[in-house]
Amino acid sequence: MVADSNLQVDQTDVGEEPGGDDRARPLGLILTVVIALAATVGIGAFFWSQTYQSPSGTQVAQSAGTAVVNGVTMPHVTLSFQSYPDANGSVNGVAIHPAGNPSWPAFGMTNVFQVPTHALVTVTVSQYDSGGALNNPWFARVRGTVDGVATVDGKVVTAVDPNNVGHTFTVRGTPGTDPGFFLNVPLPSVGGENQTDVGQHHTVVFSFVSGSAGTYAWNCEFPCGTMVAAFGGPMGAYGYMSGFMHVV
Ligand SMILES: [Cu+2]
Repeated sequence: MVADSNLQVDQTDVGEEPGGDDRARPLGLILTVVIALAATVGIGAFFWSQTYQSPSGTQVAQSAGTAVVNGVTMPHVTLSFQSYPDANGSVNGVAIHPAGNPSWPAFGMTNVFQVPTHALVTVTVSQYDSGGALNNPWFARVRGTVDGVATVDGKVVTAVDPNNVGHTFTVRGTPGTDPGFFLNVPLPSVGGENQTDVGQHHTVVFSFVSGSAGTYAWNCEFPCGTMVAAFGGPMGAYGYMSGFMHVV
């Protein structure tokens, strides 16, 4: 009992000693929290503003009526995009990557697409870039398209030469979205001296049936970047060799 009483007296003394102003401490605490919040929001806003946004926004697939696939009638839509040897904006005077690295290869004019659910999507890609050998020839085969085929300059193919690939258009569901969906279309390379944004190119056309609603990610599986076995640089920076497909 005696010891307890002494302890209580001591605690009271300690509490009152520093400055004697009880309101100063809560005020300081509030200020600290406010400054910390402001800093967190500010840093977050800064990084958000640095996120790549395609200057041409989301490409919404255009309606092309209906189609019948394996006896099922479904909406038919089309998408059209390009793969370029650089991102410097020499196409239609619009930079694919404003403030980005102009010398990196890039898909354009956007890297975000929107298609309806369970629809036939016909895609036309104009491939202007040079390339080389895939590190895994598995990606040289057309996978996940209707009948497992694509056309390259009008010729029906099930695969391309794995040693002459410019880029691939490879799509998967993000976690939680349609884990059974997978699409891979290799895009043959253009001869090195012929690669320009407006010059010789291959036209690759393919159709696939879109999956259930959700966000899908696409990327290129030809190591066309720098460092880390050519998987760095444009392969790692969002928007050059990667993007999203929204199925709605
Ligand atoms: Cu690539």
